[in-house]
Amino acid sequence: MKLHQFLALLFATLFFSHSAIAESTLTFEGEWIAEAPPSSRVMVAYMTINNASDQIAKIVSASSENFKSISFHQTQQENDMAKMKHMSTLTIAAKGKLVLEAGSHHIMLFNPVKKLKAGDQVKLDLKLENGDVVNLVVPVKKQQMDHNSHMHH
Ligand SMILES: [Cu+2]
Repeated sequence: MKLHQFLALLFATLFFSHSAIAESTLTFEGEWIAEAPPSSRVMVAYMTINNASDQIAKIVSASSENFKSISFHQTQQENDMAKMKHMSTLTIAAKGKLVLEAGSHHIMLFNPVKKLKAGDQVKLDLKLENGDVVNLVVPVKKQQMDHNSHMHH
């Protein structure tokens, strides 16, 4: 085999194996669940979701043994009021990212099965539209009570 043929083959192998991996890969950064006041029956999860693929990615549902139900929300300003809108999916643009943060998209966790506090770890499964399930372990942390975030979660 001549060198240029070898290089072409090597390049093709790298290219195809790389794209096969990237197609189904989302990566998650900085995931955390905000510790809630003792009386609260809801908690909120935040994270950044990166989509390396050139296809749009959709997370269609979430589940956890620690919570009775989980929804996706987006906080929107309406006439100076922060309102939470229910989202049926979390959509991550091709080669893009979705930031879940206070005042924006977030994952709403309802009715914790047991009291969770800072330092606890929560298993959270995210189901994608293509059937893949991502298993996350998300730490519970104390919320930073700055005046921008406390009322919007
Ligand atoms: Cu919410």
